Amino acid sequence: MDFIQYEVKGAVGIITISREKALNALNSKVLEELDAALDAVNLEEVRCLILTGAGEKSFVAGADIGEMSTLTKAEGEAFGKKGNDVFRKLETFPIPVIAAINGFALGGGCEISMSCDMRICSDNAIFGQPEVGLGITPGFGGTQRLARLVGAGMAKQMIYTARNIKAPEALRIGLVNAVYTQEELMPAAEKLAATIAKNAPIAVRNCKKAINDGLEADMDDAIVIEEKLFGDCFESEDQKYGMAFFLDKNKEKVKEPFQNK
Ligand code: DAK
Repeated sequence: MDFIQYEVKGAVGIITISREKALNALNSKVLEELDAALDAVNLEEVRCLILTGAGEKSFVAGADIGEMSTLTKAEGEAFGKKGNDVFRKLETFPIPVIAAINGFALGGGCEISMSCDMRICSDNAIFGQPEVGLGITPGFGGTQRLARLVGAGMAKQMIYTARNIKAPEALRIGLVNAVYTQEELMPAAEKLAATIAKNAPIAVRNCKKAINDGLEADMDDAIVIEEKLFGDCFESEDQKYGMAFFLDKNKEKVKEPFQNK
């Protein structure tokens, strides 16, 4: 692949968007390669993903403005669909995805980070939805996901003003969970991912599905979604092992890794 790097460290997969010359802006090729990279993740082996950008300046500086500038209506729709499909694939990916935001996260960059399960960033990160300054609306889910994450009032302010915000403000409004120095960011992301990967994988996947699907339902239906996914866990060997381990009073025992079964 030209623009996507993929590396596996233990049970953690790291996808790096690598188009540094254009601050990792998303063109069609990047979106196609990201889609293919997600399809290629071995879910037997990998239990948590990290998504980051190459270099020290930018996570993703948005959709590629050069490519978008000449699109016809039909091409614009096709480009939008390509982006939305891959963003939705990330959002509903069976295992958790952590966005490690190492600089600019503008437009489509902010939007792709919001398709991930959680966001942590470096102290030079800058977030924004500059689309209205370009004559368009956010097109990769920004109007929807930002309002769900930080509340409608703050989302509307960011989107209508097209004003960028820095890492401390992103932390304050709940857009990111934590801020680190550049050097600390990837170690922190890997530590967080490894902590998640140590837990029972089927239970973690079911939690992701319960939270995502439940947020789209009313509370009565959401509770039923949770009940079903809770029940599913009792068909897993990991549930039997996890509870038996807790109940076994042998002080010498050492917990084995969960088997993903
Ligand atoms: N697209 C293409 N190239 C980009 C880019 C982008 N979004 N951002 C940066 N670059 C390129 C620059 O053109 C420059 O290329 P060269 O001139 O060296 O060839 C190189 O990256 C370095 O950028 P700068 O020289 O500008 O670097 P600075 O440090 O001076 O400035 C910056 C960094 C991030 C503040 C600045 O580059 C900037 O403002 N970039 C644009 C940020 C932006 O407006 N992003 C939002 C794009 S709109 C849709 C779905 C989604 C979308 C639209 C439609 N549909 C459903 C149809 C999404 C839209 C967006 O994301």
